[in-house]
Amino acid sequence: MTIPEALIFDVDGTLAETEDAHRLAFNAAFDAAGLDWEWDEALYLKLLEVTGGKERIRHYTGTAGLPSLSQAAVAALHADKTERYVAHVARGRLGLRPGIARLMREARGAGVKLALATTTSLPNVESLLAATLGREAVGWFAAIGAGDMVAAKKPAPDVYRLVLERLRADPARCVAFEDSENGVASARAASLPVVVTVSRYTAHQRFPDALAVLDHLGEPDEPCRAISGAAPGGPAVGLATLRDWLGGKAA
Ligand code: XBP
Ligand code: MG
Repeated sequence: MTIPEALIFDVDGTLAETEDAHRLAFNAAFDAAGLDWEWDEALYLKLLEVTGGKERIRHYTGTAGLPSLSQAAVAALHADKTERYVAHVARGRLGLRPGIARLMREARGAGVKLALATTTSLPNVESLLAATLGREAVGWFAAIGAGDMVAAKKPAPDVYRLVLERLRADPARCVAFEDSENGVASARAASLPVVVTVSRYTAHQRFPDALAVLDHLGEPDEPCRAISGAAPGGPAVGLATLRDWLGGKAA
């Protein structure tokens, strides 16, 4: 097996620990709309089982016994939340997780395509890339699947299938990077091998279908730790690690 053809990254929890920024942006939007709702960390952990912000709001009103909002009201609330999140990220408050920028640079240098497959909205993705990797970084990605570009969000495979179609890539020769059970289910249903880096809100989840489960991708001076599955055999995951893992256990 040669090195992978493409690396496809999830965004929230995988590129950066973004979920608390999402949570606080939701709360600020609720407050601005005069809604007496507050999503604390314990509640948000449960709400994250529903992917997509608009879907999460609808699920919340449905399960908390609140009057349901019209589709237009949910859309307006979510648009305000997105604006607040984008502004927060643009202020440079979030950094990429260990190993992300390093692996992306290695891939670019080796001609391996990069892509993103996320349920979050496109402006959130663009602002995170610009704030962490620079304005030009959005152009590094041969395909970006985000938000409402597909009808069914993760755990459905639609967003990964869309990205694979745009890449014209064979899933068995790509690697997806995820942090959540919903994300792994989505990638696996699109026949992709998956490497998991657990995140703050997903450390309790289990990933029997992943090639490897790690605390993060590692840096030479900040070694990663294997939690289950294949071990990196060094401090950090690089293209050679991925080649070895694909060779041993392709999807
Ligand atoms: C994360 C999500 C997103 C964000 C909020 O998914 O579920 O819904 O929490 O984003 P992923 P929006 O890890 O696949 O990116 O409010 O823009 O939907
Ligand atoms: Mg995620």
